[in-house]
Amino acid sequence: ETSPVHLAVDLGASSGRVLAGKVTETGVQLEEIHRFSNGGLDLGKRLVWNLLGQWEQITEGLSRAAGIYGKRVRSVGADTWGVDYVLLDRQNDMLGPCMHYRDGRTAGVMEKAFQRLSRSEIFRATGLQFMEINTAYQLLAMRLEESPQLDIAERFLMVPDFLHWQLSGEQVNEFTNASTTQLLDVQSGNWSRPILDAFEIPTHLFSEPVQPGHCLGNITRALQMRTRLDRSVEVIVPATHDTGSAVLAVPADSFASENPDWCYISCGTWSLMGVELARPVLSEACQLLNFTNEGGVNGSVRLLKNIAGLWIVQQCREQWKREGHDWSWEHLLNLASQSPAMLSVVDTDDSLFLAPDNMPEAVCEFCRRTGQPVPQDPGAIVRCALESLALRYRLTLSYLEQLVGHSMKTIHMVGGGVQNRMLCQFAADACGRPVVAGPVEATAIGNILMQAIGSGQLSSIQEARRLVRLAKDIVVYEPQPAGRWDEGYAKLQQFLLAAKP
Ligand code: ADP
Ligand code: LRH
Repeated sequence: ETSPVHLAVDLGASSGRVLAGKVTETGVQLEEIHRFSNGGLDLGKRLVWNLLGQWEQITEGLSRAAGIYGKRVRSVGADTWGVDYVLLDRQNDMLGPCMHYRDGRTAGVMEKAFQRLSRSEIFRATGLQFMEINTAYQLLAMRLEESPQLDIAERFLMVPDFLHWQLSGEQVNEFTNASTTQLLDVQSGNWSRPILDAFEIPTHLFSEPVQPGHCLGNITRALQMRTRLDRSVEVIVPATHDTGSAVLAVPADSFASENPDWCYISCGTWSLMGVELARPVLSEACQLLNFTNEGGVNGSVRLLKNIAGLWIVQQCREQWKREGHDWSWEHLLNLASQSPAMLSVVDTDDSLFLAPDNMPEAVCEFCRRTGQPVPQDPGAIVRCALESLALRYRLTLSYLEQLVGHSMKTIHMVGGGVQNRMLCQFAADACGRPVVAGPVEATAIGNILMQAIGSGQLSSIQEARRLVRLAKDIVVYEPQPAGRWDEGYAKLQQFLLAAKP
């Protein structure tokens, strides 16, 4: 076999992986080479990522790939979650650890930002949704803390930019991930001078973003020595924002159309629900509903909303593990399926769930606070979290349809969360639309397809999507009328009304 092999480094908030992909007429053949866990590391004062440990795992994955595929490996590219970054000093040394977006230092910083530039000025400039985790507020928090790091920093690299630097020796800022910072100008695609100035962030840290498909040259000699990959392996920048890569690998038959009749949920730690458009939506309604216009491949726009997602059940599982119960997803979902339906509803996006010490207790606390029955066991807690998530999908769908002015026929669900069949069915039932679920590894597939486009093996996104549609792990869930979704939805709306200032 001679088809070229592309390696995708896909670092998620809950796990990282290195996958090998071959792009042929019969689709993308994917092989998982190495998977390792990821998550926040609590240092007491700070919540950080163990970025260097993750890099070590990545090089282990690349070494294994070299052992399996040898000279057939043509290229490598990395994608990760958005918003997080490292700063380098003038000697290219990292300044401090890579901070986790859930670290508490950004609490209340958004309000301070609005004293410098109004909410609508920031929205008009960037088209981004307002979230405390955004890079803009992380950097402003550093400024407000009078961080000496910010004073001596010479370079800002987002997490995938850091990985590409380690892979190739080149320092660039990639566009799709840069678009999650809330520091990019939505019209020009370049860094917004007025925002950087207002937040006192030095402009010399940034370089004009490069587009997905950009080639950074060959891997470094150090990496060649470490992994035994051939020196000819090229580093090709994909859509380095994982959601950007995932949306590229949605098995849809259109790309960035004027009137899309499908939406997506990229379902992992977060659920990112939205549509792919040719142009950003900068209306007042968009700002009010707090949707975001993130940059996608080939000039497309991801109009979407962040939903807290499977984070809640992930963190419940972690807590139960700490208490001595190492339950598999299969076991937990089996317990949930035996629990009563729609016992209680929580607002998954309540700030209570952002980074609590004890997630099952936070779920119970929300139920108590809202006068609902408190789930009594893990099965009931997981069921409550999943049903509530599906209700958030329904709410987000209604906002989305309001914003684009017509209804969606299909919901495409991609990402690790698609393995949760109960959630896929809940999503179809709660939203009353068919859910086309898969591929599970959409992010890695999107990463690999962009490398294939960048290296000239494929000519367009449409061609890439045609290959994704051949994927074998795509399942359709038809909506079923059963269930108490209307009742649950009414509750969620009540919570939102009550929470309004
Ligand atoms: P991220 O990239 O944010 O780390 P993933 O896309 O890898 O997230 O998705 C991870 C989530 O997928 C887990 O939190 C879990 O909820 C779900 N998941 C993973 N494996 C399974 C499984 N075997 N059954 C059901 N759900 C699963
Ligand atoms: C999903 C994701 C999302 C961002 C969040 C920080 O992994 O990239 O799109 O908002 O992480």
